[in-house]
Amino acid sequence: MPGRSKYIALIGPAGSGKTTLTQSLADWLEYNGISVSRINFDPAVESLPYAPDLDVREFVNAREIALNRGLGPNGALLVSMDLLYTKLGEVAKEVEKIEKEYNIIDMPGQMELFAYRPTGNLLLERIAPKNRTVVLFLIDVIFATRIDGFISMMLLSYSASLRHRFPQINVITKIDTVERERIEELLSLKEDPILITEKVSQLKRASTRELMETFANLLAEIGIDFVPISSVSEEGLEELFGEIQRNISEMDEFESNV
Ligand SMILES: Nc1nc2c(ncn2[C@@H]2O[C@H](COP(=O)(O)OP(=O)(O)O)[C@@H](O)[C@H]2O)c(=O)[nH]1
Ligand SMILES: [Mg+2]
Repeated sequence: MPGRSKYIALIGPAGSGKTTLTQSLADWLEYNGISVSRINFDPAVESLPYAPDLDVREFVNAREIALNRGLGPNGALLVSMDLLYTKLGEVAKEVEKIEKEYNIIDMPGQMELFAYRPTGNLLLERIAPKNRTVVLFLIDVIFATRIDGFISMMLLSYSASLRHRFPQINVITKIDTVERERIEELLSLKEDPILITEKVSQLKRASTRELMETFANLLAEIGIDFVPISSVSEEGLEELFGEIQRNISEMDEFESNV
């Protein structure tokens, strides 16, 4: 499908399951007869569970940068991404050579790349076409099952979404690690977002309650949406792919209507 490939970019805090979902979603797509590439965009990753079709470590080496410049892992990653930006012409050419229906881009976990610094989004916008790209924001279920964690992750997701021009889907990961009941509780927030304000009003921590109530009201107003998944049991992957397709076809319709 030359020139019409679609892109799925995975962002989210370190350890939220981006690399694992790159593999599980790619395997699931292939199993369902859809061609897909796996693109590693994390210059600091030590090992990958998948064989990448493109690996940015071939363009920048975060470990070497750390050694040569006396930087820690976080500083080396940020410098690597800046350096990668200077080589983007080459990287983009390599990406264009991949002729798959979907390209999954496994991003680094440093949220400053996406929420405050321009680099992560600039890189993404140079690689991925505007009308055929969806961003997935991953949230580890362990943070989502506590109401304070849930609210702060939703705010972080919105912060990141303000910095790029793609549609963004929230994905709650690793649902195999918690009881089903917790997931049902989370799903009830999706159905009925006003429930979030009730949950916050039960919080005991008076010092932050007022602020939390304000954020809870805001989320109830704008709506709460996410897809719960597990890369281990593959639960939710079909629904997630449905959401990805829906977002991309909406953009296509928009494109053909303007
Ligand atoms: N049980 C379980 N563990 C997971 C799942 N997804 C990721 N993990 C584990 O979570 C850890 C971090 O995952 P990784 O994909 O490297 O996160 P990344 O830093 O966002 O790329 C690893 O130990 C994974 O094996 C999942 O769906 N279920
Ligand atoms: Mg990773």
